[in-house]
Amino acid sequence: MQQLVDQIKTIDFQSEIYKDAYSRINAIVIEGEQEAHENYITLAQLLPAQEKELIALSKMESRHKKGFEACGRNLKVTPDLEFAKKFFLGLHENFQTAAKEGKVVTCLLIQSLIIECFAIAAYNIYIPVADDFARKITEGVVKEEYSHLNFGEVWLQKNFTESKAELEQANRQNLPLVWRMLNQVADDAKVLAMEKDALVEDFMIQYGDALSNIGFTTRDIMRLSAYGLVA
Ligand code: Y39
Ligand code: FE
Ligand code: FE
Ligand code: FE
Repeated sequence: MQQLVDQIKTIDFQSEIYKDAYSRINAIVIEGEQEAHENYITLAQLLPAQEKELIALSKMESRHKKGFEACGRNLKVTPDLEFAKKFFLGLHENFQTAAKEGKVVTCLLIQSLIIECFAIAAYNIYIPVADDFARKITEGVVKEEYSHLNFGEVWLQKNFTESKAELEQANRQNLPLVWRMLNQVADDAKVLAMEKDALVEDFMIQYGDALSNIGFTTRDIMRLSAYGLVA
């Protein structure tokens, strides 16, 4: 704890090195929120019975995007959106392909489990080391991300038996991308005082809990989680 307190006191939010790293991490979050907004609109088309709820989630994602844009402006940082688009390309293409094929289970795994768990891990680790302005924004956002994760968990739990095989396949296809993404941002995250080990740990806890809530056994969860590690 004392170590964290000392570390935060020494973060210079206006240093060139901080702002340079922030230009990529902030862009990733802005682009991520934009894509999440679009993904929930697509999911609303795939799940017309839950259209209202999904459109509400998509609107929350656009508010998140606006909040994080304000965080960048507050630090006088220009987000590197080109970098961020490339960062999400793999998951983006897999989501698009699945949507075209009507594979709602794969779409839910990518957005509501993988991306939401990634967001929750990143925001939880960021909050204690954020500047005051960004901390308040991020605290409001992360609460809503839990409700997005919950949407995916509830739907997949209700449809577990029919979804199991597709979930396994989608996990195998997409979890390795998350580890590659984490490796790509590790150096920039470290400049923001976010440790890669802490991000990995928080992600695994969220994702493992989600798989358990959906109905996977501990044995299944171990097997599913192992797919990332070889990437
Ligand atoms: O559902 C959502 O709002 C998720 C889109 C937002 C993505 C956040 C991605 C966070 C990754 C940041 C990595 C920083 C180390
Ligand atoms: Fe989000
Ligand atoms: Fe969001
Ligand atoms: Fe979300």
